[in-house]
Amino acid sequence: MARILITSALPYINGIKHLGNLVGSQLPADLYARYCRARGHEVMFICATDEHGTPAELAAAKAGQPVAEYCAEMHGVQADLARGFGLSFDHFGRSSSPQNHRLTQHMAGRLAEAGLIEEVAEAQVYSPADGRFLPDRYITGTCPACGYENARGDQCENCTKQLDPTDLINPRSAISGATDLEVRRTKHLFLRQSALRDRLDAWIDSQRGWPVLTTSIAKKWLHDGDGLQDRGITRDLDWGIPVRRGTQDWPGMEGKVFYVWFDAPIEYIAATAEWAEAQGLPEDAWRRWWRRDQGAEDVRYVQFMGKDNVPFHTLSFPATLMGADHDGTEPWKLVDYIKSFNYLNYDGGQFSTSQGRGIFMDQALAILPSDYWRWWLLSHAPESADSEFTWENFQASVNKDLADVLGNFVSRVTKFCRARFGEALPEGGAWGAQETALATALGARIAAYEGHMEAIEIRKAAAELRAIWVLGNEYLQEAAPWATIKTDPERAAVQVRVGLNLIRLYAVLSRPFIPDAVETMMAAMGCADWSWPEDAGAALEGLAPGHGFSVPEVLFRKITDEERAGWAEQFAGSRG
Ligand code: B3M
Ligand code: ZN
Repeated sequence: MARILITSALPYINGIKHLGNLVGSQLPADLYARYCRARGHEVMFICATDEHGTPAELAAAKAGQPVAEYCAEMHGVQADLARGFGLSFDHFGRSSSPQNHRLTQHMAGRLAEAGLIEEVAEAQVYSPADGRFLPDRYITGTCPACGYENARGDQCENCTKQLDPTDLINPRSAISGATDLEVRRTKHLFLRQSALRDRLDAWIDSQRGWPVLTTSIAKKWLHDGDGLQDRGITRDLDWGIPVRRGTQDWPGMEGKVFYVWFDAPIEYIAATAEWAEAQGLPEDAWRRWWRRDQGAEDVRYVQFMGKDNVPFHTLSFPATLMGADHDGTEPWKLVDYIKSFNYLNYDGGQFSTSQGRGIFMDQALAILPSDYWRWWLLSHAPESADSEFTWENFQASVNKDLADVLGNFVSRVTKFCRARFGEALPEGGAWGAQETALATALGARIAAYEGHMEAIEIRKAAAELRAIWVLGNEYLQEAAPWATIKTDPERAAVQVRVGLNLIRLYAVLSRPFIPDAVETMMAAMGCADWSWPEDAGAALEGLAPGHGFSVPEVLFRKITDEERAGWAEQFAGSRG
């Protein structure tokens, strides 16, 4: 038994997430967490809402709410949707928590002690009309690179170039539209990441088996063009974590807050502290996951995220943790494996929160139960390349994999047994060559499935699981108990027993993918034994003759052509 720490990238607070966000971090992280628990490992699975920065302030302003109130409300909405999708977080925290305030200020203090923080007088755009500085998304203007007229102060959405507010042509305030902007000098803190470049480089080189996507992005930022730049970690905003040096004031930094990307990853740790407090546990309950001198030396830490988040997790966050341990007294746990994802596109274009394009988590659950979505999203996870959601593909995959292959198997076996033997596993007969062959084939496929899950190769794992479902169908087709029963009822009894045991086995194996449907399967089998099959043959005899069962309701219904067409049309426009 191992101890596995799992974090999903933190969803921004500024609205309900779309399915592209979901499949890029939270959902695959949940799959892995569920698998690790099923294998008997001790798991800590952490997520939280990312509540600071200009996205939060602007969304609150748009909603006409004070930002703290907006964040509290949206956190509740996102937590409900996470439950709706069966995301099994041990804790779903908030980056605005008191724990994160304390820890972020503590980390900044440690970095300052290490000489890794520099105070820089910077030119920033100031709006007299608004009476404030306009960082990041508070300013829009024309992109100097491509001429797009609505580029934001931090990035041009059109050509993706990273920008500084002072780069924009014809800049205007995103709050008031004011154009009488000035450049004023203001002091900010910079994290001297460049001083840690060699350590980061060596650390990344020492990682074995990271996905190419992860390493290539990290290396690009480390070596290409601008290289690893020192980053501003403070902002002139009201909402955020006040800049302090540990528990001390930071002279010259009054009224400033930390940059959202500085405090967000620290929330992984702080959220674990929130968990401990919520459980009424002492501090060492969370420290044993995060501090190598307090029990975390044997923890395996796995992170899940979209590719755009990789630089922050391979460079900035490790730089924070390494820097905080400058004198060897705070050995924080660094990540062991980063699983990153490409993008999921929607029907020929991109999912887009700002344009309301695609399917959002609340809309998905209003149409179909979460397992339908979980199965499609995970079996089409954008691992090696971007992938695309189309309604045709979704319909085909649900109808074939879930309704025909798995659902139909369960229904056929249980209904046949009830009709011919009654609602208990029939007695009599002994295994023959077909059963032995099935057990052998299953054993091999289960081993392959475990291998893919351990390697977090999600599409391969889904394909293997589907192949395991197919094996049952093939067995049933060949064994044909509906024919056997006419000539050899004992043989038919064996076949039906194997079939019913397969249902329990499928429930156990499929639980990480479709956690709700498998509850129905298990309840129908009158069983509560979720133990992972150590031996496929033994698993096929787990439920003994005489054990009662019932016929479950339809596990998965098919999506009709009319529904598909209706949904395609309903989602063709953008969300209002
Ligand atoms: N909220 C960006 C995103 O949702 C950001 C992730 C933070 S992870 C510490 O893509
Ligand atoms: Zn541009």
